[in-house]
Amino acid sequence: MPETEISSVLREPRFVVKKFQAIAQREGAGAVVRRSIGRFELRYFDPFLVLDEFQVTAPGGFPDHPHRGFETVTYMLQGAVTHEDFKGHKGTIRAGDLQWMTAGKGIVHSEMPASQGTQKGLQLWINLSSKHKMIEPRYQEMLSKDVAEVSKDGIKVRVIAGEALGTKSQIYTRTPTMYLDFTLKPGAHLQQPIPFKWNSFIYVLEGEGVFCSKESSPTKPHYILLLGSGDGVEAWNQSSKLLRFILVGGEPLGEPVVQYGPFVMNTQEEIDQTIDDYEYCINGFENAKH
Ligand code: FJE
Ligand code: FE
Repeated sequence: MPETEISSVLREPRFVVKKFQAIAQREGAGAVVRRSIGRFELRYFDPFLVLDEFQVTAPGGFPDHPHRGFETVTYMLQGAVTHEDFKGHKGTIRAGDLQWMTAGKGIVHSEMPASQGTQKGLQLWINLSSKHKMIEPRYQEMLSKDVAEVSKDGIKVRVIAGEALGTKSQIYTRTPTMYLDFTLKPGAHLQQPIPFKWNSFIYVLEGEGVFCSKESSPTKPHYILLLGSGDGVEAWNQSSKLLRFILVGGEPLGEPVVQYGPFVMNTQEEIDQTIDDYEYCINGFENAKH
């Protein structure tokens, strides 16, 4: 009997179509980001605009800046970041905590280190469809202890968004998205379904992983793998150390994208309007006066 067929839950596993390393660059005020999606090699991976693995150390950070037309997902890996917006919404995101911010028609906020030492995290920008770009801003915040976590067969997964190993996240994704934080023990093998039409990628955080083909060369931290079409992905930890990576997928919007820094709309006219709205503090930027 062909044992490989019997144990497989995937009919059409995805392959890697692109792989590159995220190089560190300066952003904000003295912050450092390893940007994978959103850099010149990859301007946009529908619906994902940016993936930054960031590092901030006081007095650096991301002082007051606006957003419109998309969502930011901040997931802390080490230390803590304090955010404060123009309506007085404020909080601290600590290691393992999650902030899912729907900027919609407008948010102005700062994101600054909350303690001494180096704060590390991931920030993902997810585009919103034209009919959702101007919705009221919304926050979904989750403490580390409330993030759904399951372990099975040497695999641990923290379900930020979507579903894995039979466990669902409570996060509502306006643009349908999955976001999974996997840790595989040495020898573990993962088969994770992904909706067929979705774009998806893997970003390695720790250790070395073998992805999509058992014979492929191992992938190290700070590398992103863009996956081709298929019904899911396979991963192996063939090393002697823990392997940690995120798997993110999303339904492509298939709409034109015009980006001007932190404003992401469908047309140049909408960007011009947004620049005016921000300058005159109107249409969602009312509270930016102060
Ligand atoms: C931004 C430059 C920036 N990646 N990762 C330009 F740095 C930012 C920005 C961030 C950011 C913030 C955190 Cl906490 C983590 C980040 C970029 O704030 F929005 C623009 N437009
Ligand atoms: Fe921001």
